[in-house]
This record gives sequence, C-alpha cells and structure tokens, in this order.
Amino acid sequence: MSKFITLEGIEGVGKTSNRDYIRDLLEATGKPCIVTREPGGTALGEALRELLLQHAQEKISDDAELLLMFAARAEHLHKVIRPALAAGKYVLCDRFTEATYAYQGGGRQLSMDKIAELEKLVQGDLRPDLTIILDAPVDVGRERAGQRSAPDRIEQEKNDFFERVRSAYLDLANLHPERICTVDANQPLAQVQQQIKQQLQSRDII
Ligand code: T5A
Repeated sequence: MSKFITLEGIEGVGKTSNRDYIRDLLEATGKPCIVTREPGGTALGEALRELLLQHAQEKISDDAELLLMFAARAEHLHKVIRPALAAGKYVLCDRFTEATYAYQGGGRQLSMDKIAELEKLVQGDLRPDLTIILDAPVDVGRERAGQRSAPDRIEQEKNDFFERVRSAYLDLANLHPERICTVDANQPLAQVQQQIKQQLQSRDII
C-alpha cells in the first residue's frame, strides 16, 4: 500500500541528509520508494525551481512566487506523485505544500486562506500521509546551510523571515498532529535519525 511522506523545515536543518536514511529504511522493509523534491521533480518543476531560487534582476512579486510554487506542484502531482502512488509506491518528497504555508504564508505573510484555496484546487483531497518537520533554531539551520553553499534568493532573507517560517511550521504540526510530526533537529545526526525511525515505527510505516 502506497504512502506519501514529506520532509520539511527551515534551511539547513537536514532534510537532504535524512532523505536517503528514510529511503533506506523503507526499502529495507520491502517498500518500493521514489525520492523527489519541490520545487522540482519534473522538467518544468526544475526549470521553475531555478527561476525561483536564482538571484533575480527584478524582484519577484509574492503572489507570483506563490503561484509558481503551485504551478510546479501541479505538474509534479500529475507526472510523478499521483502515478507513483497509484502504482503502489512510497513517495518521499523533500518539501511540499507545508513549505508554502510556512514560507509564503509565514515568511511572506500571504493569506493562509488563499494558500488553502490553491491547495484544494491543485491537490483536491490529497495530503501527505506523514510530514516530518525537522525543527532547529534559525541560527543553527542557517549556519549549517551557510557551510554548504552560498545563499540563494530565498536564503538571503533575514532572520525574522525564517523565525516566521519556523513558527508557521510549528503551528501546522499543532493543527494536524495526526499527519504532521516534529523532530528535534538540533541534535547530532544519529539522534535525529533515531527520532525519525521512532516516528515511522509508531505510525506503522516501517
Ligand atoms: N520553498 C519551497 C518555498 O518558499 N515554498 C514552497 O512551497 C517550497 C516547496 C527550496 C527553497 O524553496 C522554498 C524553501 C527553500 O528556500 P531547498 O533546497 O529544498 O530549497 O531547501 P533548503 O532548505 O535550502 O535545503 P538545504 O539543502 O539547504 O537544507 P537541508 O536539506 O535541510 O539540509 P542538509 O541536509 O543539506 O544539511 C545542511 C548541512 O548540515 C549538515 C549537513 O551535513 C550539511 O552540511 N547537517 C548536520 N550537521 C550537524 N548535525 C545534524 N543533525 C545535521 N544534519 C545535517
């Protein structure tokens, strides 16, 4: 039986580092799994990702940013996520709509109701079966991300933007505890992975 699992959190909290760990756990328990990401996952989505993350000559308006996230998502759902779920696969996605609530809703302070309307339009009733939010203080995530690469267009935002993003993620976890959990990512990687494993076991995913 297929499951849709997403990984979320502010910059540098370890989504990419933990993605392969989860895939390995799923595959070790006989669950075929595809790994994908947002924005991205299709040719159009990756092109939109580049437009969204590169340093633009001209400021991208907040509404255009929001719509481009959902345009990439519509393509991703149509070409990758829904077909994989229909084929009985596990889909592990690095960021999904909770990122839109956190970054465009929390960070950019766009209306959460407007995001919910777009979510309904693009996804219908489809929601991830489990969303794991890796949570760490903003300075910890930024420090880790900064060691890895130069900041992209969104990463160059100031700390208060990322505080709002983090807080919106925590609100989502409080609002939907049945499908969204948080993991303390301000721990050594092995302990973060132990917490992730416990979440997957307690929800009968592995
Ligand atoms: N976005 C996305 C929106 O605004 N709206 C949306 O709807 C969507 C879908 C995407 C950007 O787009 C925005 C959000 C983002 O700004 P991205 O590449 O997906 O960008 O996201 P990033 O957060 O930029 O990804 P990063 O690769 O920076 O962060 P990760 O994946 O969370 O962190 P990771 O695994 O690369 O780790 C960073 C460093 O920390 C180390 C790792 O080794 C690595 O060096 N590390 C640890 N060190 C110590 N202890 C631990 N526990 C560690 N875990 C990892």
